[in-house]
Formats: sequence, structure tokens, C-alpha cells
Amino acid sequence: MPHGPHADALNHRTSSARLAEFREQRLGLFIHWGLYALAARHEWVKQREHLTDADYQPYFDHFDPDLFDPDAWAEAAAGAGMRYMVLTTKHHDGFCLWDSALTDYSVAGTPYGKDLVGPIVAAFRARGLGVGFYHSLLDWHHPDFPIDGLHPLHGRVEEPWRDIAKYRRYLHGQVEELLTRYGRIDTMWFDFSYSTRLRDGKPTPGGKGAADWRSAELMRLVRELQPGILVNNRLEIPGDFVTPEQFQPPAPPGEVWEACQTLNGSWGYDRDNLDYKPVDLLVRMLVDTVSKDGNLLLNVGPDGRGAFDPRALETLRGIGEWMRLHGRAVYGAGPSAFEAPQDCRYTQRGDRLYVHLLAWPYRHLHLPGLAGRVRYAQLLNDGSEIRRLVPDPARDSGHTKLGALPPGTLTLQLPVQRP
Ligand code: FUL
Repeated sequence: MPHGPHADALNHRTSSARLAEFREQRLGLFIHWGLYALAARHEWVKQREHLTDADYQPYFDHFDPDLFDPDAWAEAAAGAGMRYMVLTTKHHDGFCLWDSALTDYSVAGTPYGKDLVGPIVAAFRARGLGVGFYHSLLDWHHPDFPIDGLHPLHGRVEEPWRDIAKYRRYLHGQVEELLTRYGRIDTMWFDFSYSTRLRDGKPTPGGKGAADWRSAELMRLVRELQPGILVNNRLEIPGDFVTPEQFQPPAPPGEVWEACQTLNGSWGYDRDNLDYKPVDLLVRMLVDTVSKDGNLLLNVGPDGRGAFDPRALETLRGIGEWMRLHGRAVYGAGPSAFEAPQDCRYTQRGDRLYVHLLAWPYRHLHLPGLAGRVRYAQLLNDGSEIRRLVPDPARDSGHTKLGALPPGTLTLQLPVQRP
């Protein structure tokens, strides 16, 4: 971290460069991987089924991902047009994917026996992708973590209050390990703050949880160890970006933001859940997100042997095909000052306006406010020309009218004169 009189300005510049990079990247891969992959029925299985440590132990004893191939993961992400990834270093169950000096509850103690974080970071870096760490503030294995209303053992033990201060030292210590062992880390994705004194699963209003984790101290530690890193907003104090989960904000949140989405409703590997979102829906989510100046983080939960589910791979391939043809309407693109017609989204980069048609049929498309501003119009996927029709001045004043649009979800590319 730079020191001296200009240190603050320098650090500030570093994070604004990183922010610009983040908004340029637009699409990332979330990876939820841990012992719950062996249960294969949602990453909250320990809580949902009130499993004790003993019930959960077989997953630890059998964690031996023989098909783990981080290069294949990175290849699948890059092939989907993703520019960064965020990996669960530890989820709420407390299991650590790295060999932490602070606990035995890590991959090092499993039959697999080796660090996983390092090889994953290296594989994604080798493909030029950014690297982020998800880290849970919760820990359903640590002996000092309170048996609060969200804990798997809630209502099943007599002494629910534990020493949160001891747990907090552990949490900060682990974050320090993660941010000093693996070189530059681009994003820290904490999850999630609430008061551990909640009852019956209901958080205490007023954001008191930040005191439990000492969020401000944790934030300072992260920024000191990794200047320029971006930190999300789940510490209950302001971060660098906000994280709507599994929903598309109807309007731009007015802050830097990243939506996160599952492919099938579960973040961890969920064998019997076949409810995969179709590629065109995910593409529409991406387009909608970029039109509102956001990023999209799409999740894959690798299975117990370390492989991506074939359905997830197929989805990533489909997104990749679309991105290969339409990436220029996504990377570095953002909202447009022009107002999009119904069922359309606009993304814009420089003087290129991208018109994403989310519904069909369109015989003609009227683009409000663009009369006289469109120099040329083409389909983005094949560069073919779209004819501009002469508008009827009585009906179409102020519009540009495009005609002869073929069916399907289309993206048009228009060089425009900006307002
Ligand atoms: C949530 C977690 O509880 C989920 O398991 C998942 O990690 C999601 C991204 O964040 O708050």
C-alpha cells in the first residue's frame, strides 16, 4: 500500500481504475463449491435439514474430487465470454477450500488433502480472467459462532450464546490469509451481515450486525492488504458495489452493481434440480443488466468430483455463442441517454447504440428521439443491413423507423449522433 502524503489520492486512483475495469468486464462466473456438493441438495442443506456436525461429517470424509480440473473451469468461463470469477473460499458451513493455519476444517484434512484455491486462482489468471473471493461471515462449524436463529442447531441446544469476539478474530485472520497468499485479488465478496442476536431467523432491524463482525475494521484490513480491491455491500456498511440476488432491479440502482443469478435456483450443486434457466432468458437478463449499467455474475456449482454439470456446461456454451457475436454490445457498454421502445433494451458504447429486441414480432420498429440521428443500421450478429423507412411525418415525428426485421431475439447496431 502506498505511503506518504499522496497515499490517499494514489489509493483512490487505484480503486477507480479497478472500478472502471469492473464495469468494462460485465459478465462473470460465480463458483459455489464445498462439502455441500456431496450432499448435492443445495448449499444450505446443513441448515435446512438441521444436520449436526456428525451428520455432515461424511461429506468431509469423502471429499476427494478426482475430476477437479481448474483449467477446464477457466476454459468454460472464458468460452462463455466471462471476464472474471468469484470463488466461495468458505460458505456458511465453515469448510475452507484452502489450507488455513487457523482450522483443521479445511480441504487439507480431507482425503483430497491439498489447497484448492491456489490452482483455481492460477487457472483463471492464466486465461486473463479477474479473480474474486466470496467469503461467508457465517460459520456453522466454528465452536464460537452463536447458535443464532439461522444456525442449523437453532432451538436444539441449551446454550446458544457463544463468544463472537473469538470467532471474529478467526474471521479476520482467515481473510488475512486469503488476501496475502494468492497475489492480487480483484474482489472481496462477503456474505452476509445481520445481527447474530436474531431470534427465529428474523434479523434485528437497524443494521446492528456490523458490530458483530467489526465490519469497518474488516473493510480497512481488506483495503490495506489489497489496495484497489472492490468490496461488495454485504458487510452492512457501504462497499464499492451492491449485489441484488436472483432478481433484476426494475430501474438502475444508481450505484455500481452486480446482479448474481443461479442457473437452476441452487448455488451449490443440486443433482435432482433440473429447472435450468434457458440461455435466451439469461441473455435477456444480461442485456437488461448492462442497459442499467450493471454486471451479471452467473453461478455454477461444481459437483463432488469437481466437474461442472453437463447442463451447466451446455448453458455456458450457449451464452458463449451469443457473446461471440454480441460481446461488443456488452463489454464496456452501458445505458443510453435515448429512451428505448417497449420490449427493447438499449446498450451504448461511444456512438454505437445497440437495440436489443426482446420480443417479436416487429414488422417495424420506431425509435423515439432518433429522427435524423441514425447513420446506418445493421443486425449485429451478421452485419446485414436493416432498411430505414421514410417515416410518415404526421404519425412518426421524431422517430426513426426501421423495417424488414427478421424474427427472433435480435440486436441491432446503430452508429448514432449522440444527444
Ligand atoms: C446468499 C447465500 O446465503 C447463498 O447461499 C448464496 O451464497 C448467495 C450468493 O448469497 O446470501
